[in-house]
Amino acid sequence: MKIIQTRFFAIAMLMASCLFTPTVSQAQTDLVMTEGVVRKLDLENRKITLKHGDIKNLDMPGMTMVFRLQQGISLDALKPGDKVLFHVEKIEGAYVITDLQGLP
Ligand SMILES: [Cu+2]
Repeated sequence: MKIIQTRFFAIAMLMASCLFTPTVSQAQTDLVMTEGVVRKLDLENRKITLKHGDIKNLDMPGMTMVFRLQQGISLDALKPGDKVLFHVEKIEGAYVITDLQGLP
């Protein structure tokens, strides 16, 4: 009986951790990647216009908009029309891309 209770407890803990996964991934927002297509590049001001899909970590539906780029993110390999995967965060009221990778 003790073993059954222990197993039940372990399963309950597993289920609870599944239920809490959305909260955890919101805390670790770097895990949420969004698909987008490059529309425009502003190398001078380090801004990029993307047509993006749903941004789950920001609760934003798909649209075309301008993002700022965090330091260290290179735009050199990108051109309009390229597909990308990116992570964006709202930092001091601005939407800032903190991770960006090209898609084939
Ligand atoms: Cu948007």
